[in-house]
Amino acid sequence: GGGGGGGGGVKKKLSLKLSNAVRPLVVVHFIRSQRARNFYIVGGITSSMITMDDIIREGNPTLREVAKEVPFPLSEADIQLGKDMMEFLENSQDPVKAEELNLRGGVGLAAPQLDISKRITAVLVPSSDPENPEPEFKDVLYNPKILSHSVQEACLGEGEGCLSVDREVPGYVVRHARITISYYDMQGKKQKVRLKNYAAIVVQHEIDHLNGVMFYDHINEKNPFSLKGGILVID
Ligand code: N9Y
Ligand code: NI
Repeated sequence: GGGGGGGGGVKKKLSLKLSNAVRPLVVVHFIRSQRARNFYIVGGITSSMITMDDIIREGNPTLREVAKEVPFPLSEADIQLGKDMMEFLENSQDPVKAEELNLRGGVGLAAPQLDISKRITAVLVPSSDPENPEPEFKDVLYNPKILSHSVQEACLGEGEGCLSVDREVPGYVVRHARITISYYDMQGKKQKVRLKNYAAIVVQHEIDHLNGVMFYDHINEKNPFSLKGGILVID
């Protein structure tokens, strides 16, 4: 890492002088404007604090790839990545740290959003009960799978956003109201969990990232807030 000075935001400009004769009809401009993550090595394990600069944005083709399953036993690098992803979510939900680090609060993060095309996602859904500090769901999911789902569908009344999308895309994102998932945790232990409502929606948003799907792919373009009957609207 190059010392990390100055932070991100250095965008390269491409300027080409072309005569009319050779001016291209289509200019494909995909410029990687991200700075590299500043990795540090502790006891032989490479780690790094994730910030918004590490999150790639729509237009980056990695977000459209089907991510690769992670092999077992988990590598130290994949375990550390999961920890770093969860640390990002914790920091992003801590008002003081989020302000210091300029983080957008998030409840989920998928490895492809870090330009890493692996089936890893961290989820941190805070408790909806102010009396209970235990998160509703908190884990790093390796190779998560939806084993079954309800016929009942649900969507967030406010629509969805994404840390990889710097604009508002209004509309309902209809998903399964309840899902049963399996995944491997950081210890390599297979887990089977049933989730409903908000937590189920978050996990479906994350699994979509592992399949190259963005939330707005689900929005009805002509009628973003039209719903067929019987769909649960959350909040
Ligand atoms: C992060 C997304 C994931 C959620 C979007 C809808 C369901 C999953 C995320 C953009 C800005 C807001 C933020 C959010 C939040 C909510 C409740 C409590 C605390 C992962 N992402 N957000 N989207 N924050 N924070 O793109 O968390 O909902 O893939
Ligand atoms: Ni997202």
